[in-house]
Amino acid sequence: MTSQVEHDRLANALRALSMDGVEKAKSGHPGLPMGMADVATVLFSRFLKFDAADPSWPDRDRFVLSAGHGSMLLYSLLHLTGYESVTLDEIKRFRQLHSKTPGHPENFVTPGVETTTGPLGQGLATAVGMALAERMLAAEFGEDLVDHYTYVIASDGDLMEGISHEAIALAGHLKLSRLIVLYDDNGISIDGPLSLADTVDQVKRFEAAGWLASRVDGHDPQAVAAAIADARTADRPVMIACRTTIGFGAPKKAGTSKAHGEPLGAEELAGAKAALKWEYGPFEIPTDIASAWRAIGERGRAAREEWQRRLAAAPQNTRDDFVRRLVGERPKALGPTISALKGKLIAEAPSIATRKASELVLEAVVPLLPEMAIGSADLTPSNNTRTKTAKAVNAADFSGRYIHYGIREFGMAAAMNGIALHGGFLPVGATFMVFTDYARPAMRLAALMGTSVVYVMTHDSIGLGEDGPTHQPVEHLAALRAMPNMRVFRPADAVETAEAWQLALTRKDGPTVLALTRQNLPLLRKEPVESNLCAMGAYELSPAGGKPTATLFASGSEVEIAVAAQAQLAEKGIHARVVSVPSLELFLEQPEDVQKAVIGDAPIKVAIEAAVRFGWDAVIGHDGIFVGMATFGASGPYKDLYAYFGITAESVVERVTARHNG
Ligand SMILES: Cc1ncc(C[n+]2csc(CCOP(=O)(O)OP(=O)(O)O)c2C)c(N)n1
Repeated sequence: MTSQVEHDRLANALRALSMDGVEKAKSGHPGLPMGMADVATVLFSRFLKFDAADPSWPDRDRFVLSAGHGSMLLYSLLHLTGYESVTLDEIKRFRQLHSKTPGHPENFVTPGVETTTGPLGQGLATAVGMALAERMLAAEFGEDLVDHYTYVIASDGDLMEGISHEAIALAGHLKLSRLIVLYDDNGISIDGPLSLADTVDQVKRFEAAGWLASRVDGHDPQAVAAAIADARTADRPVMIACRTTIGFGAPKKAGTSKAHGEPLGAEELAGAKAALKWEYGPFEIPTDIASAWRAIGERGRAAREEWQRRLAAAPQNTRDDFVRRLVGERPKALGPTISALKGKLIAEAPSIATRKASELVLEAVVPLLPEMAIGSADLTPSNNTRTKTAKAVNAADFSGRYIHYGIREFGMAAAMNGIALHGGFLPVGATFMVFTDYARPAMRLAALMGTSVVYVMTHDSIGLGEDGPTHQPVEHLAALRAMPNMRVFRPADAVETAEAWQLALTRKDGPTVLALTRQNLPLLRKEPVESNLCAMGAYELSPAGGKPTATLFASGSEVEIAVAAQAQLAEKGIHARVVSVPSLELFLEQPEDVQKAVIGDAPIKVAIEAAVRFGWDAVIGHDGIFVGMATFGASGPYKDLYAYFGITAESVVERVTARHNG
């Protein structure tokens, strides 16, 4: 056990580096690192199971700094404990371009950072996914291989954000006993004291959600240690409200919002160092403290080596499967399974909704992929995500693979990120397409981090019918396509659905949205093709009968309309080709010659999609004809809606003919 003197010096090293880093960068947030330095020192020196030499050791405890603005605390910890990624030079390059120490922690930049944080509340919600993944993987592989905690530092801002409600409710319901939240209860945010805007009793709130919660003095290392030790034996998640002083040590700014988000300034910084009895220059760490921190970073080595021995001693099958799961490889049988399903679909030619086709795909692939952790935000019967034999996860049994997320779209999407980052699972989450709005901030982080997750978003247009404009997405496809690294597929039939799923399941560098219909669609892909035609984002589905006058581009349910329009145009002697565009943005990423070949040079270009035009001009040009939506939808039977909004083969024919004759 560390003495009080040693504890203070360890914690002050974190404070000093954080102050110096922010000062040199001329921007950043010193207040949280200075306030939480004691709590972080206790956690890292006494409890956290980690080995700085191996940041990705699978059975390490996870540490999430949900309040990402306090990033200097994390960088100081990583540096002092000896992570290779965060050298002293990197600490000095805090917030500079291409440094390992960006403004907010980015897991894809800095080994040792578990998840990207900064948008308040999401770190906590992501950690819930990590803690859930830990329990699920432990239920499958045993605690010899999977036995770790997830610790979170969360701030007032994290707990004020609505997402925290979804996250703590889910964690409490599932009794995620390995989840421990250290709440930086400093009573200060940017505008000033918390009392300006918040009077929630957080302890009571967490208790109401099924957690254990208590208060401690965050500057009393023994009290913090005792609380964490207790938390580790709890049968449910635990929140420890650590009463701290923001900017602890700063003579004038401590305890005020002035310490939150700007450099202390030379005078205040010197005053803080004096008050903390820290006699060293900028970025200077005395050797005894440096080696004490190094020793903390090496403390977990033996545990890691023992774990490696246990893995090596596990039966070959278990080991292979465990490793495969963690690296995110898919079984070789996946390709042939999808091909066989495509063959069967072509033979049977079912007229089914793509959400139903998606269910058929799941029935075929889930038995092969025990890593699929599928769930829905309380729309299971509409999303068709639960396969016949799927068992639900619950607090008493984590061996299931189906997650009832409750009506918590944002919480679901954030937890999915945590599940994916934890490793061992491919999370699939479902709701209505229109509610991507509710999940969007976590989908954005998924795209930024490049997590492999799949969103099954059904009811993808006015084609959902009677539920009306509140439920009918019109701008969502465009909005999701605009998000870098987000892949959106809107398959036109059951075969395209199988292909889109195949691409989603094998994607390793980011998230995929499957936009699926409620209404039935005919099978349009009649010819067996071994290759995945959706892989380029677009392809010619139906050639013109002669030199084409028009090309009809469409996605999803509107490809059927394009094919019908093609036939009607042919009767009028106008040759048209149909290009199916299951993924517009994937198509626009293809080399120019590939795009040109698919777009072709027919003089009239038409796009048909029951959504807004935004984005289609890249294919059809400013002068292209767009048949789609320009307003919100309406409530009514879907066929009436298509007729009312003019998204019909007749309308396509009329406009192409007018252009042709004009
Ligand atoms: C979703 C979101 N909204 C707003 C912000 C901007 N922001 C950063 S920190 C902060 C609040 C700071 O208060 P607190 O969480 O108590 O942190 P402390 O002042 O204790 O460091 C805000 C509003 C953000 N990062 N994320």
